Amino acid sequence: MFRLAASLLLAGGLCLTPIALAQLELQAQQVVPLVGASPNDIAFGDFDGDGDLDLALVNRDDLLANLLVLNNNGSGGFSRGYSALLGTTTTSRAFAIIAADLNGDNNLDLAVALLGSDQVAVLLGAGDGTFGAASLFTTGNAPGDIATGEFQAGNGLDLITVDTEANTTSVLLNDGTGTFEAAITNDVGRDPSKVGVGDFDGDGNLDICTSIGDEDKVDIQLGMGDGTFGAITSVTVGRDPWAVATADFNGDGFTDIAVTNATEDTVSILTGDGMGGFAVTGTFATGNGPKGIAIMDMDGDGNLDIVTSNEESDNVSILAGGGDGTFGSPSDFDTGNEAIDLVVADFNGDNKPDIATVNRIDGTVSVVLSGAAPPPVIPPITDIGGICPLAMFTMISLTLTGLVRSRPRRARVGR
Ligand SMILES: [Ca+2]
Ligand SMILES: [Ca+2]
Ligand SMILES: [Ca+2]
Ligand SMILES: [Ca+2]
Repeated sequence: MFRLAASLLLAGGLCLTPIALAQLELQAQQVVPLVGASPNDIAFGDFDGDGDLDLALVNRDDLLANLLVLNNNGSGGFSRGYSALLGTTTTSRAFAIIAADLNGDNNLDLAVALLGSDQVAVLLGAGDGTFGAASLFTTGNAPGDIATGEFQAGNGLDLITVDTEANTTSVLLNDGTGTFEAAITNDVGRDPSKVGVGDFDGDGNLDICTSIGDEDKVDIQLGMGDGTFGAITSVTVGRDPWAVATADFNGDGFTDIAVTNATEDTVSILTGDGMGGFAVTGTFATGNGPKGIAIMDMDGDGNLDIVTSNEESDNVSILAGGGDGTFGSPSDFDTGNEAIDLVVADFNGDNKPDIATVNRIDGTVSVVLSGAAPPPVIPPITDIGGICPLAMFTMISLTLTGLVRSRPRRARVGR
């Protein structure tokens, strides 16, 4: 209660709560080189059924392979797997991807939002790391994000896109076979970016929150259970809201929302009242240009933490959750150039979460694995002359980049 009150007093400014990550060790990033031109979104799942989590990403400017799967070797090392060129034109521009079982055969499938051709491409997985030919379904103008959930009960997971030029969302209802009905269009605010899904009022129908970049707000709509939504309730957040995520951050059983404010370098927490109402109860600093968000207990203390990928500072930020809706100052770990989106999952099989980002400018994936970094290998000195010692020091300092800063944990107050 004490810290929530403090957050409310500081709402609109930055909350500087001294929450530290309890137990977290991450290694310096590993880089998967040249996955394509402008990788923009990333998903994960065990696509080849060998028990480890693989990656699937979309390249928004790549005309050869705008969908690429990276197969995990079981230790968090990735190599190129299945790839495809989606869409009917060379300007289909794959912007967003989700992985889910869309036809109920227990194999993961992929759905990709094609911003340039106003379509969703659905590829049904064979379970062995390969996928069938893409089926295309029409959305509103310029779908820039995609999410999944059962917006109408029965028939499996449905899809929703954010139509960035039409200022709408489109729900595509599943017929149960991974084939989707005509889009149900829903108006939202001007220049929508991303959509989050959750049951905000506990009635069993999925609800949505949409970040509205031009209007610095999040639009919240309650689902009717048939693919349509009720009236918009808007909550003002920071500047240029972008990525959204839903989870219960304060442990009261009601779903809350986190949204990154891309030009303000913060994340706003919208606390839910369990009846569909939300209020901003805290704003917390991230790295520069947060464009991706993931929710996970990174340090194993039982409190959900926030991870953002930061497009301008080329890193990820981990904000330790206090379990009461407050978050600590960011701990940052280096990535490639313009880390625009991320996923968090256990890629190296040690039951601790790892991070993978897509880096838009250099066309790479960064993988930040759990566990202590291996000690730097110091090569034997065979040539004492020249600049050899300086070169050695340079290499060692690079190896240590991204090691966790361990700080004592603050005593808990009031709970
Ligand atoms: Ca796998
Ligand atoms: Ca609901
Ligand atoms: Ca809550
Ligand atoms: Ca935690």
